[in-house]
Amino acid sequence: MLYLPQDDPEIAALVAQEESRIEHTLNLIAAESHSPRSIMEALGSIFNTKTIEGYPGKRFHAGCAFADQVEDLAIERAKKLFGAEYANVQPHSGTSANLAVYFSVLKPGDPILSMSLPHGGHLSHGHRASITSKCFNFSHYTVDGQTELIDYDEVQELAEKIRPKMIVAGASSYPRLIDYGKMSRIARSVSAYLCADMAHIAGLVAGGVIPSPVPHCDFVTFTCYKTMLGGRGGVILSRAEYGKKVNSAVFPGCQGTSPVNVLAAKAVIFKLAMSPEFANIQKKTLENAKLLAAELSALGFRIVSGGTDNHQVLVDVSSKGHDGGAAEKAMEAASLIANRNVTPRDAATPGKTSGVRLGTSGVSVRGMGGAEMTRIAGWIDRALANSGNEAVLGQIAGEVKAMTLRFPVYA
Ligand code: DSN
Repeated sequence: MLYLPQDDPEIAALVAQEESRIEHTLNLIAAESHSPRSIMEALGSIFNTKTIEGYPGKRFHAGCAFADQVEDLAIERAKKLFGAEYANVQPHSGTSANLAVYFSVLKPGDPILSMSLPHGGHLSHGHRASITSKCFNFSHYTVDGQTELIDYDEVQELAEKIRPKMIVAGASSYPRLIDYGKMSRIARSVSAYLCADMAHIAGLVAGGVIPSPVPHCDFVTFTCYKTMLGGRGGVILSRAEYGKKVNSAVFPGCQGTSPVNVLAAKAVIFKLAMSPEFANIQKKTLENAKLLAAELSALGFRIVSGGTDNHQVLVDVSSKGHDGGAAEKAMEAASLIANRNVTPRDAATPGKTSGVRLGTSGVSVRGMGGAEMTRIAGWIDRALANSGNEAVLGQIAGEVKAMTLRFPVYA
């Protein structure tokens, strides 16, 4: 940093502290990862200056020659990377992308069927606190009480009962694969559109290590900063026939100018995601999640759904007598950063949070593997067993720091 320390030493100091926090703690947040420096350079670039409205070649402000090229590159790369017919790279976030998809082909009040939030869905899938539920009439499917897997028979039954105009397949807390073929057949059987929200798993899909929703869906939304390893912001992929409607729903429907520096970062990560290095990180992310789940299970923790097929491990910490909120705090004091999460079995008891959601993207980007997953599982167990014991939690934090020094995020 050259200028920030002079202009704003307080913020500069916080940036430095955050950099140190990132380096010396373990990022187990399933909705985060670590971006290459080139992403930060694109985000901090001169394109921050540019105001754009509209789409390449059809703008409402002059001076867009280079901004147009940035957006065109992001669009073309997104389409190529995911084999999509159409891409809109302007959404500010995953929620903006979902909202725009709903508004693109539906009318306010139309019925939508999506996954219930406590069972793994997302706020923007029609949770009562989200604007999405004020605009559309959501019903929710759940996971099976025993297997904790999506109950596709229930989805079919609800679809026949509700006759939704759209079905949303996607989750923010579901450690298993979604059968998009099955979802597509259900959607077609009731003439509903199918939208997949692959925000969490986009990097795994791009790296080719789990199946893609794109061939099965009318719309696919995602964000670029989770397993995708890029900067902030959302993207919509769709069949070509819906492109015009999606464009209008994003701008001017749901938002104004889109930040060109963020579009540039999207273009960069789509390019990097075509490399073998990116695919290797995604492969490692999957392997590490399975290893972490197995290690925690061996230590006596119940893993929601019995395991994982993606980057997430949802641990039912109540299986060893812990509460999710207390577990999150104990882990943070031990430099293990994750978030408390409801489990499907909490859904029946409002306010109960028995889970901790772990993600292995961040640690995999750092080059960690099996030996480190074993240590992380052991630290989690020890931290939870010593919740409130500052001495033990501090000791674990010291051990974590020693390990992070061998696996720098930014060497
Ligand atoms: N969707 C939120 C999460 O999964 O934590 C934030 O990206």
